[in-house]
Amino acid sequence: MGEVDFHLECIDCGAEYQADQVIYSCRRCGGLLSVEYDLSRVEANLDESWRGRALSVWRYRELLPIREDEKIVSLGEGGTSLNRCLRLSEDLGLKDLYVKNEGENPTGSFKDRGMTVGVTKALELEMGRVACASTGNTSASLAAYAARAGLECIVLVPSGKVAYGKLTQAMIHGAKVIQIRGNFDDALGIITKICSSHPIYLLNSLNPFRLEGQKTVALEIRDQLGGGVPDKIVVPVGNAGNISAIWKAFRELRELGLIEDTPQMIGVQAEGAAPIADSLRRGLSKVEFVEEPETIATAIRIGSPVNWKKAVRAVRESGGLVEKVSDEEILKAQELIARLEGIFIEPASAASIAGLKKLVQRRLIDRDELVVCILTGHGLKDPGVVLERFPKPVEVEATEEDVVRAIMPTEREAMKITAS
Ligand code: AN7
Repeated sequence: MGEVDFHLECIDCGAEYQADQVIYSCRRCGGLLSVEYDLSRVEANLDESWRGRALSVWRYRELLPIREDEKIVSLGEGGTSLNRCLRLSEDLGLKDLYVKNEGENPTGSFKDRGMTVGVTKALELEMGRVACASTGNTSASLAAYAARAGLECIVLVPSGKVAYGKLTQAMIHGAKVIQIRGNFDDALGIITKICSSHPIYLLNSLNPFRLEGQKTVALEIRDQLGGGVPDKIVVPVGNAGNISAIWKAFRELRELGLIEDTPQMIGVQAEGAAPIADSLRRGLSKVEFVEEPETIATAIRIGSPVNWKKAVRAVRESGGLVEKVSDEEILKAQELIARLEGIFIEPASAASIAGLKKLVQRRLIDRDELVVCILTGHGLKDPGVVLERFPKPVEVEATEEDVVRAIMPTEREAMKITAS
């Protein structure tokens, strides 16, 4: 079938815009834009079309806002594994825990799902330059997809606060990397203004097309669960684009009659950068921003999440919540999943595991529930946090005896082994 018809719509005042415009917010009221499809006119059996294609972002072509297939810029994004975690489940006191390992994407984070669509849209709109502000992963991903498309790429990052792996990626792919003496929120404000007055295409999550790509993680989860829907989805939150995108997918699936129930959306923020968690807890109707966000999870070191309104709706409509976790809890969770499941994730991703642990302890997640945690980025992005935490490996002479001595149990360990 051909694509479903779509347009842009303001989430506040409902103003509609044609999808072939370069526009990042509502001209009437400044509200966030969303891509809306004419789902009532989908005639094909989508499940049947999807089943014949490999698990990937583009498997869900009908629900993606692209008109010219031949322009698609792809690096093989999506199709990440959904791992059932028996050992971690047992440790946390759950029965049915799965993790969606987004670190398997081409540049090592979930951002690739958005960039394949966003950069394709840049080509459709005939924009020669693309740009973003980033805490790291967005810049790594945009730089790679821009290179693939032959577009010029500009990225603004907070100086000294981006993990080396990510900065390295942006550099090697040839992006113009500009470090600003300020935080992510400052960088986003600046680049948004520049893109509004220059022919440069903004690919932060204010861009509703990018978020359409990100929603495919939810479509994959449903397919990987054999058509089932989790009770809870747990996802780390920074700018709050991802949680909004995932919820949008479940809403669309419900509207299409492809699912009946929807999951509760659970966001997790870092304590030093938790404007949404704090504002919801205080019962505020608006999110109060954090001036100087701080956390070891630099990917989510964000004080003014631009998509807060979409995220709050996702949480309210789904009956979910937003939790916050300390840096210490994040680091412990990162180590826990690495040791129990063999999955190495970056600190921001570990926020979801840390949040899950807290919510199980508080009985806000029940032992019998089917839970899926989104692991948003690969651990190798940010090896520094691990190197700083662990003692250096022992060093011995290059002889068999020395190595044997080093691997033999200490007296205390030996006693423990005999005792058990
Ligand atoms: C690993 O790269 O914002 O709530 O500029 O890299 O959709 O912002 C990264 C965000 C979670 C939060 N996990 O997602 C950026 C950037 C990882 C991330 C998030 C990010 P959103």
